[in-house]
Amino acid sequence: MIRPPRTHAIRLLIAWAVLSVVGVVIALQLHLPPGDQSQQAVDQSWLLQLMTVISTPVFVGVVLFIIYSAFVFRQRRGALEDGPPSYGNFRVQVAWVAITSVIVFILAGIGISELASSSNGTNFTSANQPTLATSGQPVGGTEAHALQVQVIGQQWYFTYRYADYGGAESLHLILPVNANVVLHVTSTDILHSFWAYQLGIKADANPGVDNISYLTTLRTGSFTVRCAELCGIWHGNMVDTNGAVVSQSNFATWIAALQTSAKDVPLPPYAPAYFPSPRVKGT
Ligand SMILES: [Cu+2]
Repeated sequence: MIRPPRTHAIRLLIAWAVLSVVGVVIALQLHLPPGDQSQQAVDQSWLLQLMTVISTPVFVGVVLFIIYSAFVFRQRRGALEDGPPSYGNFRVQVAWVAITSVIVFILAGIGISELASSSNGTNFTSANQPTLATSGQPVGGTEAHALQVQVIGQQWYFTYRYADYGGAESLHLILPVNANVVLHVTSTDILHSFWAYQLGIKADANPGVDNISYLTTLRTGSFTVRCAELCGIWHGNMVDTNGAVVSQSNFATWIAALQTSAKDVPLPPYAPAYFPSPRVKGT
């Protein structure tokens, strides 16, 4: 039995609406990465969830139409003949352009407002030359007193220099909770990429460059740091699962011990950026 096109359209529309609602409800239940350990991670998870919610009805529409067509419009047994010719459909074209335009403009609006918002660190007071933390204040408690940490990529690990604490060095990134942190990412040898997945931070670590990333920690717990740029034979081993966001008091104890301990790694004297040796003069 041949049904009029309107019957198919109404069926598809009802099935699409029902399945889309179900899909969006499921999408809203998902806990998407990178999580809630930092404000940047929260922002990224929210954006990922928003994109999932917006794309779910589109996904449902495409897959539903393919499955429906495969069953309902398939070639029946018998003579092999062409379907009726199609000369375009003005309403479908207008709807297609209108719906995709609305989605694109909504995403553009969100992108622009996110870029302009404070959560990307634009109203952080960034200082290339680190300032000493004021004693008695929570570390990184205000934007003006953001904790400055230099992240140094090298074959094949990252080291961290706490410029506010006499350049104390650590093999693990330990940060206080509820703190604004400015990460100065650089490298002493070749290209690396600093990726603290749970913190939602990924930044190129290049020699001679002070690449600044902003971070606001929200929750204590451990996190993993990886190198995300192929950097030699032990690149795959450039992982540290002992990064941690700790309480302010634990951080104070830890940093005090770090300042008096022997340095783990021989590094050149503190500088905003480093060059591989032999160092090129004047660059
Ligand atoms: Cu690397």
